[in-house]
Amino acid sequence: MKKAFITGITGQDGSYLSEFLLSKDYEIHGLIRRSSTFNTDRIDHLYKDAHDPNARMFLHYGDLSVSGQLTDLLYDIKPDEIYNLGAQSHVRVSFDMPEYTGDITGLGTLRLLEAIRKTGIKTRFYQASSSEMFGAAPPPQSESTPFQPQSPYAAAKVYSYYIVCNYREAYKIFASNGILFNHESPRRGETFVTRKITRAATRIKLGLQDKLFLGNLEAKRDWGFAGDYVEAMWMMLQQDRPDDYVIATGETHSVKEFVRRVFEKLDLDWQKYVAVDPRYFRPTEVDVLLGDAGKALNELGWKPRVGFDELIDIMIAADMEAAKKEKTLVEAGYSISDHQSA
Ligand code: NAP
Ligand code: F7E
Repeated sequence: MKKAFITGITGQDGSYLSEFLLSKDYEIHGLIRRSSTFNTDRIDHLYKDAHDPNARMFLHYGDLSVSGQLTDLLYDIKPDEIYNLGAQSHVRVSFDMPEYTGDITGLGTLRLLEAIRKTGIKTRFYQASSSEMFGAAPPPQSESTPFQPQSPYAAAKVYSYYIVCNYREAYKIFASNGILFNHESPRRGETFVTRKITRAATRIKLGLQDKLFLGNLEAKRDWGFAGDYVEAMWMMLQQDRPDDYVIATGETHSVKEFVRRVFEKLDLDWQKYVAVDPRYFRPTEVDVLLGDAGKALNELGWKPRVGFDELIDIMIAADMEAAKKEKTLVEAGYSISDHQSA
């Protein structure tokens, strides 16, 4: 049985990757942060108590800011594969917390690579690199496009990308960068734009919310489905040699188009409900992302299965269910929070 160690296991991608690896009979070890509120919602359905003989997922408290503990964990677990998905992953928030973002999203990667080097364990390392690294570079973006990062988040990811390349060359560690373009799902954090839109539109449809405040509607993104993208991560670590790959759909759409399509599918006129609030603008924006994933198709045999329209349908269906449950609670006299941020 192969063992995988996953940082960021409680996040969107961590949950889909865990499902995928469990289906491939892996034993999974995940790093989780201590929190005063529950932060394991996305993986609760996969978890079995450690006393259960069938338990194959084990969670370890820790943080990407603490190197000694990461080293101890890797030494004890000796995973065959490591997936570094943990990060302060919100671009807008990285302007508010640049130092913390650099520490976790940038130096966190170095801490893991140093833990591999120091323990001498034989393992394969996946780094969650990002299309944000391309920043202002004109589309389409591929593995050969020079990076022009436009945020503290993107700059931290560029640092991680290059330190992965350096440790691969210097210490012959099997380490690969997956340069993933935006990928979404019903498990996407609610302050990322797609989920913010599907959550709000379904709540508006049921009379639970009046308005949706957004930032830059003109930005364009190459949006895919997270479930498809985690398979590409695994494929990268099954190759004969480590390398870097762009993962994308090859289609781009504006935020405005995403909003319009979601509201249309719910028979709502988006212009009646959506307002622009400059608080959601970023000091520097990434205008257009459009990935060329030709190398991943040729070398990994990877291509996306879920298209733009189907992705929207999946997200609306899940958020409509959530909104219906909220409505039941409201009708029973419970109060629910309605905070829109980032
Ligand atoms: P996400 O939902 O925001 O999850 C981030 C994960 O990192 C969470 O499990 C979070 O834990 C954990 N984390 C945050 N700070 C940490 C710390 N100090 N120590 C340990 N863990 C920490 O992100 P995602 O969408 O799944 O993305 C996964 C990775 O891919 C991230 O590195 C992201 O930057 C990168 N990426 C994402 C996309 C995308 O479109 N989704 C595209 C390219 C690259 P809590 O649950 O406790 O907060
Ligand atoms: O913004 C615009 C915003 O926050 C997308 C992360 O997973 O993908 C993600 O980063 C676009 C931007 O994602 C709002 O200005 C308009 O142009 O959903 P987002 P992101 O910044 O592209 C990359 C690949 C990652 O690596 C990151 O970890 O939408 N936008 N109005 C808004 N964005 C937000 N969040 N909220 C708004 O109200």
